[in-house]
Amino acid sequence: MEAPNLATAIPDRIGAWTDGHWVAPGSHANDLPVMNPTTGQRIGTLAEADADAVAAAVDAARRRFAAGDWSRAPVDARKAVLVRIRDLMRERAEELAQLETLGTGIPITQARGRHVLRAAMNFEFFAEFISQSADRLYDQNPDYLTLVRHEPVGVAGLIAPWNAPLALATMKVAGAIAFGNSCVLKPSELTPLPFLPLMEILHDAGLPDGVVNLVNGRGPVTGQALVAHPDVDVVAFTGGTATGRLIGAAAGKGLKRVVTELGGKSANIVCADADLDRAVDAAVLAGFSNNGQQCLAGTRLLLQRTIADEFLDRFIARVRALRVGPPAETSTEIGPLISAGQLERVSGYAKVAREEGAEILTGGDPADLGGGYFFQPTVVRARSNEQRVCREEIFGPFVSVLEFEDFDEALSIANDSEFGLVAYVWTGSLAQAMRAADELRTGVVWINTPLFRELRAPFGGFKHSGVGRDGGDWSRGLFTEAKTVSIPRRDFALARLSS
Ligand code: TXE
Repeated sequence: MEAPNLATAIPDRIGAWTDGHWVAPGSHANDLPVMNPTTGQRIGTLAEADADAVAAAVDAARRRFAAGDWSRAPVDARKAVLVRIRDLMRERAEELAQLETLGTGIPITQARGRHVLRAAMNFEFFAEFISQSADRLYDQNPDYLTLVRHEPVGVAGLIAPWNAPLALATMKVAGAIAFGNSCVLKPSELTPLPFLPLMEILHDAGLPDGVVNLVNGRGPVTGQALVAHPDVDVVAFTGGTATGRLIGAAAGKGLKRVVTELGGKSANIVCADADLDRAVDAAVLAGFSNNGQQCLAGTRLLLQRTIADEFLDRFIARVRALRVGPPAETSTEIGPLISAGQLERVSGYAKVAREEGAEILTGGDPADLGGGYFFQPTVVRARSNEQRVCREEIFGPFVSVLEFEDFDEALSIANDSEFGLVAYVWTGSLAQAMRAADELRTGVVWINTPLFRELRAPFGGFKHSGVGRDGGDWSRGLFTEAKTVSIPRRDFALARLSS
């Protein structure tokens, strides 16, 4: 397939998408540079939406919600639009993947094979979900039928991060609109590019104008204005834990419902009785796919002492063989980090590792590719789970290794974390697998498999990895108001006052 001409896809200044149109940014708007992480060069300009621009987008969403042509449309009509969005995303998949890679540095094979497919699947999933899910009816009481309706909440404020812009933003957008809400999406200011074609796709698929609006800009400016806007009823956020606290507090102040999906420091436990070939493959994938920038990365590799040396030899050899390079090349497995700031942060953790006496087994420095934000795939052997490289989310190609004696110790190290997003367990023992499922304090436990997202099941974190869940019924819970309606089944004597 011929590569799309991306230069024509990027306007001089990227504004907001309100009521079905790109809104020309006012001359007073702050201009922010959009950087290419592969070269460190500017590739675009973002005109930041201020509080007024955010209010205009929220107003468009509210008007469309009140009009009722989407919010009260028959489920089959909404389903048909969602399916058309999926189809158009598939038709324009190459363009979406190229823009995702250009803006994030995610290797093109992963943008094509994982991100864009998942983004299209998000619309398909919610199309099917609304078509098949039914409301409950309670008929246990002989006098009444009581039914539960799920009605859209209203206007959703959706805040997405930069590490998987399309996949994570569309999970929120698809969930919000499938249930009849309108929304305002704020992608990360670092990664506006794939949303240029996405907004056109929503329009071309027949989604009424104003159902999805988009504002661009920094968190403390555009994001904060969106969360604080009194006409935003529900907030869904994926990002860092520190930001999650701010958003939870702001949403709480406005009594808005909120879900936050935050950071992780997930344990990847490899027991001596595991299939080590698969466990090595998975440890590389869990630590280094998506350039290591994913909340569910397996960044604490816990190895049973009896197999630790053998496992590490094989693991390190594979990590050293990872192909670091320009993400647009199909041979590349590790692209650049998202930003100069993230490169500095990850480099800082290599310094911390050295200062704390952790042993750098491979990597540990920026990778010199003549520009851009590249960092070498890095593995460190930590001295204890107390070290910062075991406690803090680094968010780069950086895995910390610890050893354990027995399964009790593995579970206790895994749970000794302020985070609780996912855990990986590799074992040949059903009893150990079941114990892991019982005792790990994480929102997801992957047994003998890495990185599987079941959209029907809840996803989210325990502890400081977030509040709430999305997926299937959990997204419905977030994006709908439950209403109980009781109807008498027959005439019966009512209690009478003042008779
Ligand atoms: O994320 P932020 P940052 C973690 C990861 C990373 C760290 C910092 O450890 O190193 O967070 O990354 C918007 N009100 N994750 O600072 O700021 C922001 O504009 C409203 C984990 O880049 O959380 C962007 O759209 N919105 C993670 C989004 O929040 C605000 C993904 C996420 O950015 C805001 C990303 C505010 N006050 C980072 N401040 C994951 N869970 O996958 C910021 N934003």
